[in-house]
Amino acid sequence: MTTRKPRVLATRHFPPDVEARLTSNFDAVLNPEDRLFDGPSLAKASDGCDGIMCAAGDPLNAETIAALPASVRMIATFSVGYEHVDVGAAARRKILVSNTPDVLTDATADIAMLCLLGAARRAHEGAAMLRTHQWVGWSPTQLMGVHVTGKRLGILGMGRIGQAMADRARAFRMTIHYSNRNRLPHDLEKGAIFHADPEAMLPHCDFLSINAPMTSTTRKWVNAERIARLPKGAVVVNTARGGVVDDDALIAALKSGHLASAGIDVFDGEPKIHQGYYGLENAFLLPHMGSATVETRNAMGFKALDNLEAYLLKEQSPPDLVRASS
Ligand code: 8YV
Repeated sequence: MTTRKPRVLATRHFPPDVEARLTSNFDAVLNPEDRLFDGPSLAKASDGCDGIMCAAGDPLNAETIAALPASVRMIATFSVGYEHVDVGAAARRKILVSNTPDVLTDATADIAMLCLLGAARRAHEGAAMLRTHQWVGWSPTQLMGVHVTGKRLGILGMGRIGQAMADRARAFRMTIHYSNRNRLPHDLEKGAIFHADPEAMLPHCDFLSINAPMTSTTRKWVNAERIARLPKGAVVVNTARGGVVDDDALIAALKSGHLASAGIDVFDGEPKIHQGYYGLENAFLLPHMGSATVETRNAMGFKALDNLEAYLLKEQSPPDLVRASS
């Protein structure tokens, strides 16, 4: 007797090694053209599927989840962030949800440090000057930026990525301040200064790195009032989610000079980002590249597959099960 392989829809075109394993273990429905699904087309494409391997940006909101066929038992997102999946709506339909924690911690912290340094040291202005043949030679006042070594870094959200960012910043002899729902144990805190109230941390931040997930509490948390509490000349770094920042407020502070610069890898509504960013010289902008290394993207895909295989092939609980917050 031949048993049917569970059918899994890949909503995106994933790395080749990931798709090879997906195809070998499942009846895979691939998306080689990497076309973007809207809610109704995603629900339609899931017809007859047991699982969905999705990614950030896929609209797995309550409406889409309600429209999924009864066959769907699991959604595995190829991301650590899962704000694009309505976990509560999935739970009500007894659909399990998993994510990919840990494997992208280092790559994302590396990009956070790149954003911090790029913004502070005006890297893109220098690169553009050179590539557009505008560089007429070194001068004593050319492209002077913000000094990094020894400064104070405030980290909003001291989870895995926040802690990895702190480790990198310690190599630059930065003093680490952080705010998190819970204070870290002593061995993980490594001398960082805890602020139970994130607002109270802001005046201590020469640099502010946003490493908090996007939730109803963090939505537009970095607003005009809070930016005003940062010291003049501070640098803001965001590699978490664009929605944590009020774009109008950040752009205004970059224009007024209250903030020296910003290093940003994630945007509200990406890829349709706030038009105001395009003209800002003092913004070092990247197109959501935090986890974009071959090793990391493979590890993310394999983790998503570990979860799908556990549940759909072995009838075990997925190791990275995400639960609806109460
Ligand atoms: C991913 C991310 O590349 O994992 C996340 O939450 O933000 C990114 O690094 C992207 O979301 C892929 O789904």
